[in-house]
Amino acid sequence: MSSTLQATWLRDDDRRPPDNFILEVVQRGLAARPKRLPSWLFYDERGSELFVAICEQPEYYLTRCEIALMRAHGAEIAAALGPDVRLVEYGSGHAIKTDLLLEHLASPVAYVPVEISPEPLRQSVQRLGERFPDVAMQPLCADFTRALRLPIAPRATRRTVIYFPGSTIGNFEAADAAVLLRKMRAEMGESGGILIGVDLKKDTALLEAAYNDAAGVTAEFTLNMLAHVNRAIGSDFDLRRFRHRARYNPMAGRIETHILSSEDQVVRVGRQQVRFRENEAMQVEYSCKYSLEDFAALAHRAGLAVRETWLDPERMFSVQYLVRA
Ligand code: AVI
Repeated sequence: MSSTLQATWLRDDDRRPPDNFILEVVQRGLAARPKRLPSWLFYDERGSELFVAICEQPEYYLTRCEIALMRAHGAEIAAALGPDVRLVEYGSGHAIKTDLLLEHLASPVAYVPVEISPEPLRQSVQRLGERFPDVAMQPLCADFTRALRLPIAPRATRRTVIYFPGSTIGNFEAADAAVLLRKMRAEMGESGGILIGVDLKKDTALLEAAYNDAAGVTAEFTLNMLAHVNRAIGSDFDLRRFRHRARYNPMAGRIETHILSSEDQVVRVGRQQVRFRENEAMQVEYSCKYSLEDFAALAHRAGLAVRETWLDPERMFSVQYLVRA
């Protein structure tokens, strides 16, 4: 059987948030005290490229450790998922870890990458379709935080497994993470499962280094949010007058990323003039870190139970298999 490619995505502009929506979100965020902007604003085309570059930085252990884990335990993980699985990957991007799972799965029914950016989606489906010609490729260009209409599977499926690697769950605050896990629970159905990458609590210096790489890629990624906003809504943030800061908050168990104003300044946003004071911090991302117990409690809130956990050899990162409690 050759790879079936169901073109279920619409044009880029139909899926990305329209600029007037971005204007509303930015104005609301700048009116909040303290100011805050949502982290999805990082991901324009340049932001997605910079995120790929972050994953290659030596300090950003998350990708390296998750890949090492998948290399060490891929066969065991695939065995836990079982045969005839339909694999649905949330926020698949370039799907760099997916090979390490697909190569071990027994007769997978289909691979459904869910990704909002059409270009990485197209490229990953092309690459994986060539590498796994017997697996039906059913890409879905969509925002995985919204209700999904999954394509009809090409044959009988034993279980739907939602794959959510990269510790992206850490970018959601606990209440929102529980809501997202509940949504996944509904989408996977009675016999389904969730295979999820979860970054673990560790030494503050290691955590802070990962979000303050020496080459300055993360700082550029953070400030690119302002360039994205300028392009989308015609605001006039001057990137040279802001800087990146990422610190670990041990009480909350998360890296908190802020954009700091280097001086007293006024920025035009739509018809509004927004004042920033010197050193004023605008919150742009949380990256939550979990102990195994913390994450089991979060899963429990969403009606899920941890069936199995795998760790990388350095025990920095976990991949967990969740099923209905
Ligand atoms: C996508 N997400 C899991 C990354 C993280 O580690 O929170 C995003 C990121 N932000 C800065 N560096 C990486």
